[in-house]
Amino acid sequence: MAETAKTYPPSDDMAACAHVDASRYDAMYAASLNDADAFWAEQAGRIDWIKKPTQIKDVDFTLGNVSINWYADGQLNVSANCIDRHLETRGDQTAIIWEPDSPDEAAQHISYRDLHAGTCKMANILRDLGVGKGDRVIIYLPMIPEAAYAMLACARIGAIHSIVFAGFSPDALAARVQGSDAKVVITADEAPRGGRNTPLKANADKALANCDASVKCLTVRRTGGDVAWDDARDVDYTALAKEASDTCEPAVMDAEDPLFILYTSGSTGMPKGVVHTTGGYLVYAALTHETTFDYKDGDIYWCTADVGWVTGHSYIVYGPLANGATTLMFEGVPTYPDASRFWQVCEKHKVNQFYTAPTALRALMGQGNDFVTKCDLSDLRILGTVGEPINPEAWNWYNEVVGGGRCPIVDTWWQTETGGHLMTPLPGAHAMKPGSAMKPFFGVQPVILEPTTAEVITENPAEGVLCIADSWPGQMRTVWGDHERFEKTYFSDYPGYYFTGDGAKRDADGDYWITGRVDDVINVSGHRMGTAEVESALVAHPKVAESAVVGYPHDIKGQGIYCYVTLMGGEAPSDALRKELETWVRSEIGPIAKPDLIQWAPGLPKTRSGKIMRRILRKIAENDYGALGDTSTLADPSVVDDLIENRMNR
Ligand code: 6R9
Repeated sequence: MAETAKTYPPSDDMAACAHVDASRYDAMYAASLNDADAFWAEQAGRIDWIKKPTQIKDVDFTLGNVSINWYADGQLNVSANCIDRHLETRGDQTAIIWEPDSPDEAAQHISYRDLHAGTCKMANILRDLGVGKGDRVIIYLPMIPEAAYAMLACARIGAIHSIVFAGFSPDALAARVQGSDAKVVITADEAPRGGRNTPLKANADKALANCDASVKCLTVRRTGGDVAWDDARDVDYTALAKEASDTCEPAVMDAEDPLFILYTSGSTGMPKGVVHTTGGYLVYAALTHETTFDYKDGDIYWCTADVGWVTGHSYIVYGPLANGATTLMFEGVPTYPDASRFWQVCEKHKVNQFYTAPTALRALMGQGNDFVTKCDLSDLRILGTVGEPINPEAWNWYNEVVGGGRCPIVDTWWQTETGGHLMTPLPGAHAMKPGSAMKPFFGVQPVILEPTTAEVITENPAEGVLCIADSWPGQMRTVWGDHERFEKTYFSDYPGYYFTGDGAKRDADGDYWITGRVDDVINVSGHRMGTAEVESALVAHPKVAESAVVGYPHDIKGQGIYCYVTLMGGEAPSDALRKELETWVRSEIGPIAKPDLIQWAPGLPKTRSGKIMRRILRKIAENDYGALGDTSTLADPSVVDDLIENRMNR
């Protein structure tokens, strides 16, 4: 990201009113490092414990021995924290504002009391299906209130949920049902999005055909559309919810019992199940939600993410509800019915905090300012971004056109693995620099290492790989079913540190700038994807012999998917085959993985030992083939000329 000279200090008003101003940040940050146990023991007090923890932090980052425990002897229930404890004081307050896909359908205001009833009903239905403590439940739902009920219902009975984004294909769903050995899949008949209905139940049917016959399918009637029904396996949520009891005793959970698994992409192999646990995760989600967005009682807060991603977990459901907030849940897309939808929803519900992804901003920016300026956005106070680096043009547009120059922008850098924000400016404490994630959150110790020597760079400015020196309560605990993979992925390249997979710069002022992934993970419209996943989908096609996939700069998506494909002997390239491969990848993984560019590659640049030299492929995809660097170790340097000659991104 280009560093711009301009900085935007917090306004006097913001500094005076915010939970955290500059001096409080300095004091709290110092306290969080000087005596982590004392700091996090105090922060534990923001949630309700059945048994208050006496052990706070117990962490080892040593390879072969990695173990991460927070509040280990504490006991609590997440759903009781997000619902029950608010009933007395805010039973009638809106917990969730639900805004449907179509503006013609009425929004719903779900009070904390309604949320309690909905969650308990779902919990009782799951219990009746035989789901208990520690069992896994897959949630494959649109952005409807039942998605929140389902998450909180699992938490209530101690089951572990794993949400699969509703845009994922039946194959991806099946892999997650099998990988987590789930007992139940919760889905809906159809998912309306942007005026079109995705047949979710039909997708689930296809997925379940390849799963153990004992897996039950619980279906929410969202549209009332026709679905196939198998009496032995299918259960109708909407019918059962009418009769189900609306009370359900929350289970007593240990702080380190798993709360959820969320599959995410890495640089090698298939997606891994990131495991988050109960106590530390909730404390961290609640604290970051309140601090980063300066959330205050009565505010209307909107995060536009999908609950299928970690942002939806921490900042639509768990963080806001633990804080007794009013959180908006939106079923639709930013451009339906037109590019004004986000801003109309902000106006309609008087949104105070608005949190979205740079890719959405870039797409909307291109549609012109009228879509924004015709709406009354005077209630907006804080803006946020997440998912990828934000370019200064998009930042400036967000600041000026959406925020009217009055709203701080929190550029929150974090990951599925981190559970909550690790770096962000705080609205009342820090100056903002467009594109900079600025400062570490409490308890977070970022370090920049020289990539090859693994030496810590202490002076400023610095550039290298980004690691974190010590644990924070929201950190993932393991990879589901594969602790060795957890250690290898995050703790082996830079021993003693958590390796983020991102590169970063620290400027002369000591502020952080994320430069993007340093591994084979690409970020497409804010969605994380392993190039290996797309490659394995491509080579599963009978006509494909080999493929290599890299990212390239894309104006709207941030990164696009560039595929080099070598066909089987005797197969001829054609536009029809290109289309067929695009559709193939879509159906293997999901629409978000659809290739942007496919180049026919008679050969791929390989070393003599057979390793594909991705560095070269990346350069060609970036249309920067003048700077290929050393190609002398290639087995056949001539393949490079052909690839350059026929490059797709000109
Ligand atoms: C929360 C989330 C994580 C990766 C991360 C980084 C990129 C996220 C960012 C950002 C620059 C930001 N990323 N936020 N890069 N600035 N504010 O997005 O989780 O889907 O796991 O992606 O996204 O590369 O490593 P996840």
